[in-house]
Amino acid sequence: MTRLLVLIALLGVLAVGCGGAKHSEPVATTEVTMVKSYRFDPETIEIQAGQTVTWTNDDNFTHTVEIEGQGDHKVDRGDSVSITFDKPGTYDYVCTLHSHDMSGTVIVT
Ligand SMILES: [Cu+2]
Repeated sequence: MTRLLVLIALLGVLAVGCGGAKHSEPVATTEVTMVKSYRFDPETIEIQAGQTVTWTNDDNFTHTVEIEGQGDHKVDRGDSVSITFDKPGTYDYVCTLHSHDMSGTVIVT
């Protein structure tokens, strides 16, 4: 089961890499990286209800993950935050420090 999920995640990453669209297709993964500079990667992810998403800050700046109904979580350089999504839905989130540049979406099925 884990192997299948990894495969799906890899296929998703490849699809986004080839697309280059501004609003990326959802990627089936529970890992989001804050990459240099000021970006969530992948921007849109798709998970199943009950799964936990981990955001890891690999950028040179402190960021946050603010999700409606889930609060605002500060993530320093090198740190990460994990949030569990129990209910299906579409959850848009932002970094409140750089909300103009940094936003993403978690789709829970
Ligand atoms: Cu930020």
